[in-house]
Amino acid sequence: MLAWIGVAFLACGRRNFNVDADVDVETGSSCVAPPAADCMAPQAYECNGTCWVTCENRATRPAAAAICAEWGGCLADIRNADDNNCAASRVTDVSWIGPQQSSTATSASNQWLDCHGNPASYFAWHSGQPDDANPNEDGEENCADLESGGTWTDATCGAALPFVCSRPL
Ligand SMILES: [Ca+2]
Ligand SMILES: [Ca+2]
Repeated sequence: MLAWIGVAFLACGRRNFNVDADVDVETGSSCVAPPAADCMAPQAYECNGTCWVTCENRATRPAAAAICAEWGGCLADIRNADDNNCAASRVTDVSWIGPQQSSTATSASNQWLDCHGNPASYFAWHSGQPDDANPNEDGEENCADLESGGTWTDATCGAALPFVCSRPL
């Protein structure tokens, strides 16, 4: 009888063993930043079913996209207003996000693609944007950035900005 009680006690004790672990052992999910060499002062956090990370080092849009891809994600994949609130919540300076305009676009506002290359359907443009204001780049201002208030502007892809990556949990 005492032996049976002891077995039950041990089994019960084991069930809570990993409750405080950084990685959830049941789902395998984790939300950790890219390596420090790629992402300065990172803030990695879960929001709206997605892992987001802000990186304060400045990179061109292509270089930032490569860092996010190496991490297993994208430049911030913002699909709706909730996603936009998630991404904007930790941004303190204008930062690259996922949308990029096709080189075949015929105006400032058409043919915007999400970070996967599919036509984007959600936008949060600042009043007067996108405007192709910089005439010095082929196609003019074909990459989207996020301002700290949650609005977007189109900007020159070769500019060096902080960036936001995302990936599914
Ligand atoms: Ca453009
Ligand atoms: Ca602009």
